[in-house]
Amino acid sequence: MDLEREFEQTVAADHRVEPRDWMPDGYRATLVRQIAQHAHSEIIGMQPEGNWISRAPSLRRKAILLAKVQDEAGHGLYLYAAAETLGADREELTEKLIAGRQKYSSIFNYPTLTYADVGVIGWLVDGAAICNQVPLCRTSYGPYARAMIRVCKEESFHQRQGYELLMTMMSGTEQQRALVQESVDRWWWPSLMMFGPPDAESSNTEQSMLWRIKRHTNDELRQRFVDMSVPQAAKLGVTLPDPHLVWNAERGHHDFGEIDWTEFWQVVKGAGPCNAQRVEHRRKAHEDGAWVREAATAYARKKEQAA
Ligand code: BYC
Repeated sequence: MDLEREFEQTVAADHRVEPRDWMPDGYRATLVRQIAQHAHSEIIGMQPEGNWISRAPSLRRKAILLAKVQDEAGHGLYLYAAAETLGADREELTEKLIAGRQKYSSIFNYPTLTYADVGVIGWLVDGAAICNQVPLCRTSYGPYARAMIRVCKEESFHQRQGYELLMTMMSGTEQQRALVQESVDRWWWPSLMMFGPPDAESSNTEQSMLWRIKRHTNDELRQRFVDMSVPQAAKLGVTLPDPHLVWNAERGHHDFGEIDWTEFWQVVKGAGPCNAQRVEHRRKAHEDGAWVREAATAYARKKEQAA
């Protein structure tokens, strides 16, 4: 009882819960679930953009894209390390991902069809990620909160590189502007889905808010993202593909159209355009890397013996 009270006091006082502190089993399990999904998203998220590294239009664009995709690998590492502080085994998490027993963000199951997608992912997908992740810098679990500080700094670079790329394309030819618009049309709705189901259908939000793992609900963050994106779209000169998107002075927010939740759940359940390809690619990369893991383990053992 004392331990439970101490945990509740820590959370209520907005102090951080640390790995060695007592915590309820449900709190630990929720964190492992969310952090693992987050880590998997970063690693799977390397694939759609990685698709364009070899076809970037200049050395500068290639260097930027390479750095961004490498950052995602780093984010995955910080997050897997945070999950390990809760007793999770990284190898096991990877196996669950490959077996389809753990989720990753729906957004990465859509294809990157044109180079404009690199800019739009930076602008919208990383923009949505920032909206969702900045509050996670204040999440109640210490190692997760600290990992998010660095992740967010890098994400804001990613968002800016996307916006800058789009600005460049929008001041180019008619064909370049059309490529950007077509890409925005494809990514807008899936970006809104990144925030998860509506609050009324979100099974985890209520408890996660009480534990201060989540600091805002899915709908609150989605609204923030819409409000943030509208002036950015206007500045870019693109149209967001939603005829119902309109400023509501009474609410002080933009109203927007109905999200296709049937599509969302299909993608989450594995039937999106690229789910099979993404998981298969990850499985193959993991298998191809087995010799590296074996060599590193053997080397570490040898060093330990020598010491
Ligand atoms: N996709 O109760 P809910 C990035 C699942 S990385 C798939 O609201 P919760 C980036 C949810 O897991 C982006 N599944 O859940 C990387 C739950 O199922 P389970 C990733 C989703 O956890 C590289 C069920 O639906 N960011 O941005 O309270 C390049 C009910 O949902 C999704 C993070 O992971 C989805 N979109 O709230 C560029 C951030 N949404 O587990 C960019 C950390 C929901 O009960 N995560 N589900 O079987 C979070 O903040 C929360 O986990 C979420 C969902 C807001 C995503």
